[in-house]
Amino acid sequence: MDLKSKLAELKQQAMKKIEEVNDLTALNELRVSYLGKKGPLTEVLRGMKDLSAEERPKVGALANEVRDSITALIEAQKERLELEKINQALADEALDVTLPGNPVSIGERHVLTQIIEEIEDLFISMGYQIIEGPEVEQDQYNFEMMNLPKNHPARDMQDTFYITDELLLRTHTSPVQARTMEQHDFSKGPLKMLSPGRVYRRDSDDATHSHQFHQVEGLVIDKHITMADLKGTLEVFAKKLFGEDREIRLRPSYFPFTEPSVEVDVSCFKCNGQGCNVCKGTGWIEILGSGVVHPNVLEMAGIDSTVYGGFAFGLGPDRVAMLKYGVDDIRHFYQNDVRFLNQFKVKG
Ligand code: 2U9
Repeated sequence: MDLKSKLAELKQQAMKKIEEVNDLTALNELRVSYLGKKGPLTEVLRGMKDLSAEERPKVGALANEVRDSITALIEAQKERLELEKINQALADEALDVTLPGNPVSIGERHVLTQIIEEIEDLFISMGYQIIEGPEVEQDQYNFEMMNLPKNHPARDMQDTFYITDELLLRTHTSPVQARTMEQHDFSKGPLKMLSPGRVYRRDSDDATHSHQFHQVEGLVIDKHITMADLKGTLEVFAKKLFGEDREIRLRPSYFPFTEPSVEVDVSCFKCNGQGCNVCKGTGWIEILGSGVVHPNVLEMAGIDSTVYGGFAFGLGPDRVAMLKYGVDDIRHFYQNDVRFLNQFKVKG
């Protein structure tokens, strides 16, 4: 067979096979087999050396045409197969964006935060400011200014984490009030503040003790403040936190920073004062300490105790949460086991 016929047959055969190919690997194999160095086209070109000078350019032109046609068809097929591949992948990986998603579990504020914020909201509604302060405190603010001079026996009541002789982890939030009293400009009005926060005691942790817990303390200072203001305020507080039917009773007590001092009981929210396991049969639950601010405390903060007076109170949100929800171990609040925390979800 002459080279021209060979080329014509080669073209026809190659075009047919390339036309029929249906995947990219096979197409590449065809490209190598027809156009590669060991392919029939190369062989034809090699045979051209035996042709006459007249025939050689004609066969050469035909060989080029055959190679160009094959190459063009391969390119066209390649484009088609690649497009098909992309379309197939898009179809296989199609996402139905209208399907409902997997529900994401949303957290909730910690139960102590919930209680503290509930208390804050109530006192904000009565015109109090929420003021926070440092947890690492000076002896001066934590003890001295709270009428607890060095060697005062009441300092033994609170075992303290000392950092240096003068620096400590605050044992109550009262130093925040001492700092605020010192700064307050009484020509602009009374001081009404609430200081929530973490406090620290050198205690061994057990079901009812934690070396770190929380306090919320309140302080009001103005002219003509009496015990009646204190009682009325705490009654509103008890009703808000434990229910409208609650009553309070005051029992005399002692705190170095208040005089007189009282402990405040709330009628039991579980048995309505009849006696049960929550109130240990007494009908009353001790919930707060409070009193009239000691004149020494006012004077040390630069306030004239003959003109101004005030009341203060303190409570432990940890204890409130334990009573309210029947939690029997204070350590649950600090272990952050989600199975425990999830019980206090307000929604969902
Ligand atoms: C200033 C003056 C007086 C705050 C007070 C208590 C009584 C009290 C305890 C209750 C349980 C702390 O959380 S607890 O452990 N608190 O009994 N706290 S009077 O008196 C102040 C505070 C600041 C300037």
